[in-house]
Amino acid sequence: MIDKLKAAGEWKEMFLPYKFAMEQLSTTIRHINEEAMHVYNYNPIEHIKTRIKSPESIINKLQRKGLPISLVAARDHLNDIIGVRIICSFLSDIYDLYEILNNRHDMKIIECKDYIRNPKPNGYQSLHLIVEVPVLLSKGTQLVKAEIQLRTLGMDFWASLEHKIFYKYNKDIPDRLKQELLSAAHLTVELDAKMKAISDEIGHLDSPYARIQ
Ligand code: 0O2
Repeated sequence: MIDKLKAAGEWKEMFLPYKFAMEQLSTTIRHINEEAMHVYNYNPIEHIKTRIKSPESIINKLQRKGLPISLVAARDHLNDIIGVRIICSFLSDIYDLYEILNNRHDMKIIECKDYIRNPKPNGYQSLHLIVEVPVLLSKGTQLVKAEIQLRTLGMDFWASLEHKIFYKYNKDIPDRLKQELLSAAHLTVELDAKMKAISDEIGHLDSPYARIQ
């Protein structure tokens, strides 16, 4: 199936708008950070990671969801063909960035899942946004969906280890490790709060956005 589609050049045609949308998003996010640094001498973002789902994992996800294996189904039903992960130092940065992204005219937030205020039962925390990005092509404007995940450094540390453990145990993590991971997630919450309290004490590291809103 993949080979047939690849040969027909269809993947290439489908992926180009996704590639452009990902480049637009990463430029926008980089600019938000650079502007904050320039104007307020403050960095709300530690780093960003981007990825486009491979054809193989698109097909796996369509199969998992019981959807037809087609480009149309992928475009209509998968919101995370593009993934952008924004890693911040503090929780307040995450919600400030949410406000900034929500006020932009070059993207629209169409869904928000707050796994920080409502963590998953395994302890997973992140703010997930599905956004729509207009991509200007010669044929017209195409709206491309992307998933943006916002996390603190601590939440990212937790999620990347949990992800490795999840696959090491073939998605069936032993109960003892599940408990350990849950307790590590609680420690992450404590660490985030403690680091924020320390930075508040220093004062000059305060998010400038709080002052301008
Ligand atoms: P990858 O390889 O990171 O892309 P969906 O399946 O996306 O239609 P769902 O399940 O409601 O709908 O998505 P959700 O909850 O927004 O989570 C999607 C992504 O969040 C995952 O993508 C992971 O990146 C991350 N995530 C969610 N839950 C967990 C978790 O418990 N642990 C870790 N480490 N990451 C999580 P993918 O497609 O699973 O994988």
